[in-house]
Amino acid sequence: MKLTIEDLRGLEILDSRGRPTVAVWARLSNGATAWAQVPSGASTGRHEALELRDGDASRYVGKGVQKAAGHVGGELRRALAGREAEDQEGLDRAMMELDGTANKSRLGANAILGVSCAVARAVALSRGIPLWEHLSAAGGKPQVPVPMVNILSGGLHAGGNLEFQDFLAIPHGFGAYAEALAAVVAVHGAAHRVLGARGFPLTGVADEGGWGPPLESNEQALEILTEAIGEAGYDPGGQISIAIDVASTHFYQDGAYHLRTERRALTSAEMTELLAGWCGKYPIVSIEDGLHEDDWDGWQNLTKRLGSRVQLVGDDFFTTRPERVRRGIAEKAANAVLVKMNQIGTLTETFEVIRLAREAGWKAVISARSGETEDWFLADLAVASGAGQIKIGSITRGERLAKYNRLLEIEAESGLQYPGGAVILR
Ligand code: 2PG
Ligand code: MG
Repeated sequence: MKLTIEDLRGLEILDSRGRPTVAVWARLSNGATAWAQVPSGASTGRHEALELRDGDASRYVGKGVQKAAGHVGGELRRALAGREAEDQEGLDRAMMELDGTANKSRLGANAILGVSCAVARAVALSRGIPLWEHLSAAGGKPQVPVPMVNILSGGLHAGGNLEFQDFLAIPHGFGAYAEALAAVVAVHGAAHRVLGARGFPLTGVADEGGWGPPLESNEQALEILTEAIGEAGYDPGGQISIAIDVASTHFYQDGAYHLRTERRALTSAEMTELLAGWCGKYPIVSIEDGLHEDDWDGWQNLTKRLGSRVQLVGDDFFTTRPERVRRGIAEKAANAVLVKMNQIGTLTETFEVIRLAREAGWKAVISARSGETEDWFLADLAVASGAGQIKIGSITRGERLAKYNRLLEIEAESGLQYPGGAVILR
């Protein structure tokens, strides 16, 4: 019998920063009911789909999402009730049409994504299969991803003490996800000891659960992370390497990259040289948003300079938009894409971006946001897509662990492959 959508409900809930976000419940004609919770970024790109907020200053300083949640139970429910639940693409396209804007600003990408995900989960439940297995129908060879784990934070996630946003460990030299996770937990602990020994205060954590100490420079963070990998007993570069999210859009202004901690403003070419120099000095294998979101020429040069040996990931640069990724591939600007479902707002377009990357021989990193929830949908998406890499933040705090732990469960139960070192460009 045809499985159809019977009811959709939206609710304003809170994310990991205590800010409102949207939760959705979808009920199908067989009674199966499933939920989804939508994440929210802080260092958002200009080209992202719109997260609809109420703007009513008397509630949650204007950040309420009652309008978006209301659209789920209102317009979206009226348009989708009775439609075939298994036709994910048809549903997603119908929501895009109903919204009628290029950036989902009328109904809100938060409302639309919540429905997209909740319906997918309800269908998986109805079919009695794990969510990742259901999602894998969209193409790709399922595998458990290598995590890219936040150890030190700066930028907008840590009170702005450093310009660079994330210093992450990639445990690529292990044969299983569970072993890789254990290793990276050891690095997180070792970083605590190294920071303590250098006299940095260790109270509190940054938005994604990593350490956010008041370091003197971005380079010092690289030095400390490299030391922590060794201190934990691993080979820096051999077993565990470094990824950075420069998130450079946020310190780019009037034609220059303003690095206070370097005491200078850099041109795009100088930024590229700075990064290239650090790649020679530290075991860096992945750089995200090394240049700002509209520096197309700069990205081409960066890719010429480092693209054969370093993963160059566009986050704010591509904002998970198929048309921007297509242009990036055509112009050889970057060689990898960060995939965030709420930057684009539907599962269908998310899979389109992953497919484009795969067909071009690019890497894809499935990513959480700095504002997260206890929803683990992302873990199943990463497995289903076969992308091979996932970025969830640090290994503390429930909203992060919901995903790390879900991956442990999938690895234990599925018998799927783990790519390990195959994710690193050499
Ligand atoms: C990023 C993300 C996650 P935000 O920049 O990659 O680390 O941050 O969700 O704030 O955009
Ligand atoms: Mg980023």
